[in-house]
Amino acid sequence: MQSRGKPLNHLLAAAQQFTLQGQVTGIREYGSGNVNDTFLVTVGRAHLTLPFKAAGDRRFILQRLNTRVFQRPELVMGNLAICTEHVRRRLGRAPISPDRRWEMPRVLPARDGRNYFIDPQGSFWRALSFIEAAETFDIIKDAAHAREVGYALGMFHNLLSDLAPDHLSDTLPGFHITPGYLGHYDEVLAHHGARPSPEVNYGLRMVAARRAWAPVLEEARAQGRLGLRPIHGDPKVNNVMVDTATGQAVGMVDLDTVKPGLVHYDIGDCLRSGCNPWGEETEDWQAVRFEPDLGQAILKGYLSLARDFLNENDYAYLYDAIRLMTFELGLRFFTDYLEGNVYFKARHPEHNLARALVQFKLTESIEAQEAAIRAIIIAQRGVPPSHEG
Ligand code: GN1
Ligand code: MG
Repeated sequence: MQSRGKPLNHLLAAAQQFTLQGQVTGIREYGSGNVNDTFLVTVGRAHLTLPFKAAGDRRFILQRLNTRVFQRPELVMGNLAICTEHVRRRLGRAPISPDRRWEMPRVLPARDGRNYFIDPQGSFWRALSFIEAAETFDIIKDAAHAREVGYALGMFHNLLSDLAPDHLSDTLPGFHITPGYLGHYDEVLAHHGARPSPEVNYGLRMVAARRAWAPVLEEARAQGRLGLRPIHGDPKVNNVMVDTATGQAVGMVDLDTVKPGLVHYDIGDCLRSGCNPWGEETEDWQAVRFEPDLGQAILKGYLSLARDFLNENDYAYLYDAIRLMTFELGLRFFTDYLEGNVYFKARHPEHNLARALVQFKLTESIEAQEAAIRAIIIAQRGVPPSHEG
């Protein structure tokens, strides 16, 4: 077995459910997800059997879904199937340009033909194809990388833009509904046992000063100014796979949060993640800054594919979306710290507080640069080619 010693038996047993007669030769932890457990499984070539004969299927992703978060995992699998099938058909009808590859993770069947496996402990496992010759980065590298991250989200939205959102289930009720997170925060605040500190006070002040503005996107939706579409839900930098040779985006992974939502959640979250060169996990939260140049690159990549389906109102709320998704993640981490780390995996008791401070600092940096960010949105929006000259 690869990496740190022998995999635990339950891990091997789960992996084998998805290998038919193939032989699992390696399992290692993969990625840095905060919710599910993800592993990369290698199947020995000598023992390959269908469906592992294709070169790309020599390795696959094995995941244990966090069913405390995703309480109806069968809906998650349903959305995954709907969205991958939609994209497969769409690309069959209208392939993307030949100088690009674009892949969606495919759900791999278990031995009993179902698309998941529930082990004797009740854990929910599923397997996905691995996009080969590609990698992800936890932290944005440079403007070229940022452009590819934006391109990936634009491609994703574009490919799903003709799928009616009500075909997708709501796999995570309340996800990205900021007023709902505020309501939960208030409940937690009434009972929490966290000790007072300058950092906690900073968090309390950050939330108090922004709560009146926090319903901005939900109000726009209620007024009919913004509408639901299929969204990715978690388009952060490390969910975009880039070709190891060309650096071009080749796919978006982590499709568990695909559901009906506002594209603003995705665009805001993408810039939140992609414009922070310190990364979400930095200890040096005071240094964190939102880099508008990276935002410009992300929007350039995104709008190269998304310009056609964004309208006047959509553009009008982009700045708020960037600010709100950053604030919201800070609020979610902060609440989880106060609640005793019940949602996000934490390596130490203060981990979610540290993560919250990073997002709050980023929020302040966005606010301080509001004029510049709004100017970038206007410039990147540009004039549609059909209206030129
Ligand atoms: C969680 O598990 P992961 O890392 O893919 C979270 C996202 C956050 C992200 C922050 C279902 O995603 O909303 O933006 O952490 N996913 C869920 O890193 O809550
Ligand atoms: Mg995720």
